[in-house]
Amino acid sequence: MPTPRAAVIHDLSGFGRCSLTEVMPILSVMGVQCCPLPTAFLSTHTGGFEGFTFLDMTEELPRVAAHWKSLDLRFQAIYSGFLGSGRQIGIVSDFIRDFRGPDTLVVVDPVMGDDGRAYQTYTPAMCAGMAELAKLADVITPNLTEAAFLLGRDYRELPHGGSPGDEAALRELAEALSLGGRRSVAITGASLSPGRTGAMCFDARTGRTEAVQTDFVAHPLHGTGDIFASVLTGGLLRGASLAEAAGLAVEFIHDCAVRTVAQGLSLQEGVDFEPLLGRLCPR
Ligand code: PXL
Repeated sequence: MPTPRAAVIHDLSGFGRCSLTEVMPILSVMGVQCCPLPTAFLSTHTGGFEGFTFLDMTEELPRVAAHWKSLDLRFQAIYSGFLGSGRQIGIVSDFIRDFRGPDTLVVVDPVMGDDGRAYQTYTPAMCAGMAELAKLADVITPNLTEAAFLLGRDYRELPHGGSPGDEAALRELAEALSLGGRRSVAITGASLSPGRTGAMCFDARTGRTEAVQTDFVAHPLHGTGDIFASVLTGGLLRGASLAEAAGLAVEFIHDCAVRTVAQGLSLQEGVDFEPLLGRLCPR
């Protein structure tokens, strides 16, 4: 099989593993060539750090896209995440329209927030725009906060695990996010029972809704959403089903989380995933 090529549209944060510092090693080890379009360059991610630098790359993105177009580059996947400005929503939408081929997998991780709140650099207008961008996706990977934002629901009323009705409520949520079955959905941080967590997946190819679960590591960790969406994208490019790829992602995150906690790393450092990357190599 020729090496699949992915355009990866995320920020580059120097310290605190997230976005491109997770996306690129993960996809590379899974046998995918990454072409990065950095949306911003930050000294650290924005979760729990004060005084981070933020270089907005909005002006550069259309210039890079135009050069890539002149080279007639084709992508088997276009995968976007954290965006640096409201204007980037239109720019990334144009990129998807210009570069999408009949077999291109478009994954939009609608990165906006966590724990019911938007990230520091995300305005309400950006969150509204993210919902528009996500309409172009074949697959979206929201956490519960982002699912609430996408659907205009109250985060506090979503299923947070621990109640008997949570599985049915998560199924309904995944299906509600599928735009009438047109796009696949993997909701992250979806817990069907106490002590377990994972993803609730609606697969637009089969019309099936299926949960994948693993043991919950009760420790706050940063950057798990980017690991999830990256492993999922790599798995789908390998031909796995949505639930298979999501299962691989949640097991990988679980094992990395166990390592991270054992080392007593701070929340900001992110998940200590590098030593386990070999597990994602194609067999
Ligand atoms: O993991 C999501 C993410 C990506 N990029 C930056 C972030 C965050 C979450 O806080 O701050 C810069």
